[in-house]
Amino acid sequence: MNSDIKLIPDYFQIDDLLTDEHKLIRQSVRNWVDTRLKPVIDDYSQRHEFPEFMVKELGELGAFGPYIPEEYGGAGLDHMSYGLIMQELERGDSGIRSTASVQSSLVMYPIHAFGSEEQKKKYLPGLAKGEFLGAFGLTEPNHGSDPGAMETKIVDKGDYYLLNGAKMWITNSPIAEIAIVWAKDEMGKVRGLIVERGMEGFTTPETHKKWSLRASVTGELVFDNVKIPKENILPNIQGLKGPMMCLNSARYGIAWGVVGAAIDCYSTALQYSMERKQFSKPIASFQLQQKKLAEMVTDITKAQLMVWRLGSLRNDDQASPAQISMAKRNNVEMALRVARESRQVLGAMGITGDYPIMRHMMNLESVVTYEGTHDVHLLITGLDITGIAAFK
Ligand code: TGC
Ligand code: FAD
Repeated sequence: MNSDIKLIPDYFQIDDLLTDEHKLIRQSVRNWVDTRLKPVIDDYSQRHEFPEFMVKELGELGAFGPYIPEEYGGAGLDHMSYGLIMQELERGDSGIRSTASVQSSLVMYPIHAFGSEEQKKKYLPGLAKGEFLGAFGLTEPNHGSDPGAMETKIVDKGDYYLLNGAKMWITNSPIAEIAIVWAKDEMGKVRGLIVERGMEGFTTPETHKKWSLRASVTGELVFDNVKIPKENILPNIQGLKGPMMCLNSARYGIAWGVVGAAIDCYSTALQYSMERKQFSKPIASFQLQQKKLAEMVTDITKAQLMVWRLGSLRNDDQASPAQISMAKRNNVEMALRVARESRQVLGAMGITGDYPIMRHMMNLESVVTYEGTHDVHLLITGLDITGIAAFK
C-alpha cells in the first residue's frame, strides 16, 4: 500500500495542538494496544471472556485514574491526556476502555472528590495500580434513565447502615473487590457508599449471553440486609448530583474513546479497499467506495475537533454537562455510522472476527445506551437550549 496513506487520520492537524507529553502518552497506550490487546481481543470476545491479565498491565500503563493526583497513586495528568488514553484503548476494544472508564471516572473519581482522607489512602493507590477493580452501581432493574427514582435504600442503625436493594447492568461487578453504590437514606437523599466484596448479604451475579461488550464482564449488585460500616459512606456528597458528576467524567472519556473505535474501523476499511480488487481494480478506485471513505474521515475529523475543544474546556474546568452530553451523543452515533459503513466496504469479510469492525459495531450498541442513552442526551441538549425539561 502507498506509504503516504494515513491510517490514523489527523486531517485538521490536531496533533499540532497537543503537547509532546500528550503525544508520548498516546504513543505508549497505542503501543500497548497494538502489541498486547489487538492480538488476543477477538478470541476473548468470541469466548465471551474478560482478559483479566490486562488489569495489572492497565495499571502499569497509567490508564487507571490518570488525572488523580500522584499522592494517591494517580498520574496527575490533565483531561486531554485522559481523553487520549480512552481513545487509544477503544481503538482496541470498547470493553477494555469500559474497564478503565469505570475504574477511573466512576470509582476513583468519587473516592477522590467525595471521600474522606482515610478512604482515599485506603483505596486509591491499589485501584491505580490495578491490584483490584471497582464497580459503580447506579442503574436498577426498574430505573435506568431515571436514576433519581432509585429504590435501593440505607437505614441508619446507629453503628452502621443497613443496605437493601439491587443494581443491574453493572460493568465489572462479578470481579470487582469494591463497588461505589448509590442509595437513598431515610430522608430520600441519595448517598454514596463503598461496598466491599465479602460483606454478608452482598452478591454479584453475572449477566450472560451478551452480544455486545463480550470481553467485558457485566452483572448485578444485590444487597440483602448488608451492614455497611459508617466509615464506608462518602462523607462529602449528598443528592443525585454526586453520581451525575461521576458521569460527566465518564461521558467525557467515552466521547474521546469512540473516536478510537471509529478510527480502527475506518483504517481497516481504507486498507482493505486499497488491496481488494474487483473488476480488475482496487475497490478504493470506485466512486461509491471513495464516498464512504471520504464521509468517514470527515465525520471522524469533526468528532476529533469536538473532543479536543472539550478537553481544553475541561482542563480549564469550563466544560458544562450539556457540552459533554452533546459530545458523547454525537461521537457515539458517528462511530456507529463509521462502523456500519466500514463493514460494507469489507463485504462478507466484514462480518468475521478476522477484522475488528463487527466487534466494534456490536460494542457500540452498548455504548450508545450506557452512560445515558442517545435519546436522553438529546433531551439534555433540548433542556439546555430551551430551559424546558422534556424528560417527564
Ligand atoms: P435533575 O432533577 O435534572 O437533577 C437532579 C440533580 O442532579 C444535578 N445534575 C447534575 N449535576 C452534575 N452534572 C450533571 N450532568 C447533572 N445532571 C443533573 C442537578 O443539578 C440536580 O441537582 P440538585 O442539587 O438541584 O438536586 O434529575 P432528573 O431526575 O430530572 O434526571 C435527569 C437526567 C435524565 C438527565 C439524568 O438523570 C440522566 O442523565 N439519566 C441517564 C442515567 C445515566 O446516564 N445512567 C448511567 C449509569 S452508569 C453507566 O452507564 C456506566 S457504563 C460504564 C462503562 O462500562 O463504561
Ligand atoms: P430505559 O431507561 O428503560 O430506556 C429504554 C428506552 O426508553 C431508551 O431508548 C431511552 O432512551 C428511552 N427513554 C427513557 N426515558 C425517556 C424519556 N424521558 N423520554 C424519551 N425516551 C426515554 N449502569 C450502572 O449504573 N453502572 C454500570 O457500570 C453500567 N454498565 C453498563 C454496561 C452495559 C453493557 C450496559 C448495556 C449498561 C450498563 N449500565 C450501567 C446501565 C446503563 O446506564 C443503562 O442501561 C442506561 O442508563 C439506560 O437505562 P435502561 O437500560 O434501563 O433503559
